[in-house]
Amino acid sequence: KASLPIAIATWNFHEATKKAGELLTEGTSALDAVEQGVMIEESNLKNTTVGNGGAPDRDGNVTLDACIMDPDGNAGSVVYLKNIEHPVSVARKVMEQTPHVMLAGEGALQFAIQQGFKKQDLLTDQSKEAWKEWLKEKEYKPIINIENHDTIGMLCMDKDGDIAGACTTSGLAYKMNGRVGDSPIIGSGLFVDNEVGGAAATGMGEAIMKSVGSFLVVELMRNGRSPQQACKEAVERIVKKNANHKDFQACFIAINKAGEVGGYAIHDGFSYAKYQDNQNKNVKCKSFL
Ligand code: SD4
Repeated sequence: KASLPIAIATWNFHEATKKAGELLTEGTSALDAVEQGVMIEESNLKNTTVGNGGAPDRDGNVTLDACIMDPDGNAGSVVYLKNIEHPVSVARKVMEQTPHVMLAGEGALQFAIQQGFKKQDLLTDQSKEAWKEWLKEKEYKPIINIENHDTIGMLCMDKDGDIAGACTTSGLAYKMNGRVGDSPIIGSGLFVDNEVGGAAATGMGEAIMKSVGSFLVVELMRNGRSPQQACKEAVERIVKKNANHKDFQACFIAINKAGEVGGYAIHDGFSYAKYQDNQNKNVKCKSFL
């Protein structure tokens, strides 16, 4: 039997898994730990794909997408949220304080402010400069791997074996204004079924959404696949359905009820951070290409 607790996150976000892992070790619930864990990356200004310091859309707006799921199957999500550093916490409030699952744009911002969140400018000088540089050519071409500063999807299993997950991002850099990716879509960027396991995704949101990727990974585990095999099959599905799969990255991580974990990607270079037995590890993933 796997030693509990466990925290895993996309890419090498070891500060986030350390935070979550230490909280879980102290007996914190999976839900609290996963929220606190991903908040580290939302505040990390060096991470230009999540929260504060995230790259803007092509018109210069930083718009954030995030979601969270608890072990009881409850879910909360915010999309196209501006000016709030911790969209995951707003997503949690949507889950706990409203009759809804998802709030978008102005309404999400209004709700966040009602809940006591403070408005702030999330566009850093560095992101502004990079955006201005991008405007010169305006070439919209996703980067395959932005190692260590990309979307964070995290799954936590607490001491009782209960699973919660979260996913948070500023989305693809220089996306169209109004674009929403997979990350805040329940079943695409994240899915948790506490009877089976959980999965999270990163990479080209459009491809992940079209296959409802994280839900697919969990359903494959329900049908007996290991987390590793389930992630691999979900990636293979995306490959099969997208002739241009060489041009983009798509990655999954997963955990099952036995505490087994896995990850897989289209392209080489993907890894996940794993905290278990008071140790943080970076696990390199196999890939289709
Ligand atoms: C999105 N999946 O908005 C996110 C972005 C991402 O690696 O994960 N980038 O499509």
